[in-house]
Amino acid sequence: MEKQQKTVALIGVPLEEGSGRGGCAMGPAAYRIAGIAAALRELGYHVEDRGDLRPEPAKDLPEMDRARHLPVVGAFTRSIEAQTHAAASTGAVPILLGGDHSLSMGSVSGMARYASDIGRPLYVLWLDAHSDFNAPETSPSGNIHGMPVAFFCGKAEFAPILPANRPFVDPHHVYQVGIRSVDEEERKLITDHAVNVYDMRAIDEEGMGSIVKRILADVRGAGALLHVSLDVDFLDPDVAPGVGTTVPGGATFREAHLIMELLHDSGLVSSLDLVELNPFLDDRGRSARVMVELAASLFGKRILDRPTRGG
Ligand code: Z70
Ligand code: MN
Ligand code: MN
Ligand code: MN
Repeated sequence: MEKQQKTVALIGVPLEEGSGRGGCAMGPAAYRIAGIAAALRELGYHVEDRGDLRPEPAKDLPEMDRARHLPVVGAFTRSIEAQTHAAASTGAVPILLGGDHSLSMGSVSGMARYASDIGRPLYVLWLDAHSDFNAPETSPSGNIHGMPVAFFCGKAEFAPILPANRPFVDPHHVYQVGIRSVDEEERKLITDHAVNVYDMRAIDEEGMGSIVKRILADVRGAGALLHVSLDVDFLDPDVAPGVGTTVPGGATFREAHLIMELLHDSGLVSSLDLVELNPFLDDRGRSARVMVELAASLFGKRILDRPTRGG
């Protein structure tokens, strides 16, 4: 009998209005040029490229100083939520090609609705230098890409973007790894809401492998789906310079690959965001290529086959 081929749905999100600068809208094109579809096909997946989302700005959402470009970001949120939910519902793994990190308001909300349809919880692995837990009232910048985690946890509502009865993610089911830049009020919010935060000190002291294995054991124990959100600035700027907010002291090439390999072996990942790539700031496509390599590792690319070890 032929092995059933798993489908991956590529969803392009040319969104940069959440980031406060230009460039991220070129991200989907850069991932395609770096060969993301071919890399996944080589691993045996059926890859459907669904093109780029291009919603009109929402006329019912207000312009707000504390949540800049809300009509654009909100329109994308609605469209991404619907497309992500639809892709997951047909059994595909949605990969969002960003686009700035505000796109996760839609992708995670869409996956949360799908998880709720099938009666399972959704856990989120947030790989980022930033916690992205601001609300309009706490944000120092007004840039919505600093707010998606608070949004999908139901802790930041700007205006009615999605239906009021949408399922939220429990903040305690959010695992943040790589964190090294948190705003003053944001720090209090992530503590009060019991987000699981592994900052760079935790990674240095405990090691990436042991942290990620512990997280995956929690997800497996809960019978949950796992959404992975990978911000380019999770990586050290020496590894991936193509991002608006470089923060020194990030994850190494090897730490990032190790996470992806452990995620693949777990079989738990239901969906993926690749966000914040800014091709205008990149160095001859280096960051785009690293992100594609990491996605390939998450989908099963490996150096050598290895015997399954315990743990
Ligand atoms: C800051 C803010 C941020 C990404 C920068 C920065 C947020 N905490 N997020 N780059 N991906 O403006 O809210
Ligand atoms: Mn981010
Ligand atoms: Mn970031
Ligand atoms: Mn819990």
